[in-house]
Amino acid sequence: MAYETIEVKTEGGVGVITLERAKSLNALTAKMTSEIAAALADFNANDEIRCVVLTGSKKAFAAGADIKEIKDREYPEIYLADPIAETWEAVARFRKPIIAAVSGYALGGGCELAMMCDFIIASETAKFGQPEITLGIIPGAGGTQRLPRSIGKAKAMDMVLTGRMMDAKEAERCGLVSRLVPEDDVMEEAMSAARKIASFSRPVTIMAKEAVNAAFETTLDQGVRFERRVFHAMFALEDQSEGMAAFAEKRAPHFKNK
Ligand code: DAK
Repeated sequence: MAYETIEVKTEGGVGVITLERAKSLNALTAKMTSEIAAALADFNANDEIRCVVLTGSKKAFAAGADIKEIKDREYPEIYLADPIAETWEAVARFRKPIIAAVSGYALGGGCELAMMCDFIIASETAKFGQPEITLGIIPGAGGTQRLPRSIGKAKAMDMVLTGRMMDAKEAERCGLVSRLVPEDDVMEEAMSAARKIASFSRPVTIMAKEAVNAAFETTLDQGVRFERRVFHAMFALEDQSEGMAAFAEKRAPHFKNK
């Protein structure tokens, strides 16, 4: 499929989506988010793809929703035709692991988009922020909910209420970012993590993701019970037998994704 605002490619079991509106610092338009959703739907249907990397340019992962596109909207329009929110949810709902590789600005909807991914690998140039308050709005794609879950209430309130940016070091310190690397290494670091994930059993990586995500939606007791049920279910997989047999026989496992 041909895309106008993103570039999509595959490398082995890894799908890569690159945001391609560098002149506008990858400001997210409705077209762009619907193309991201379409690319993810394709990756979801493609059994060869086991992990996805979402990235932007050196200067910006994404500087937020395209302010020029939405500035004149009125309430009925933004409420009834809300393609941005619907298509962004495709990232949050994506079943396979997805990694954000972030350089430069990840602001507003860009920060929210990165947080919808399973983890963020950032370069030293990355800057995160929810500056919506400076525009007379609040975050609208999960920022007020995912940020406190990720970095705690104090930092989240600070970011959302002052609109200030957080540099990459602070983002790593407070847990928004899982790995911090020099700018030139960010894509390779993300690709190497993605290749590692893609080398494991596909159903198991999906179940692992589902189990970690349950921690944000359930009580501890419910979450632990959910994990245990999923753990038991793994013993119905050939890949569990293969993984454990390979360990015992001192050889590499050959997962069959079943
Ligand atoms: N939208 C549109 N254009 C943008 C943009 C944005 N968010 N960010 C940058 N650009 C454009 C600039 O207008 C400029 O375009 P030209 O003037 O050259 O045509 C070009 O990108 C380069 O930007 P600058 O000249 O400003 O570059 P600087 O290096 O000087 O500054 C900056 C970089 C990132 C600090 C600055 O561009 C900036 O402050 N950008 C805006 C950041 C921001 O406020 N982001 C939050 C946007 S609001 C929704 C859910 C969620 C949302 C919306 C709807 N629904 C549920 C419906 C989300 C809202 C947001 O994200």
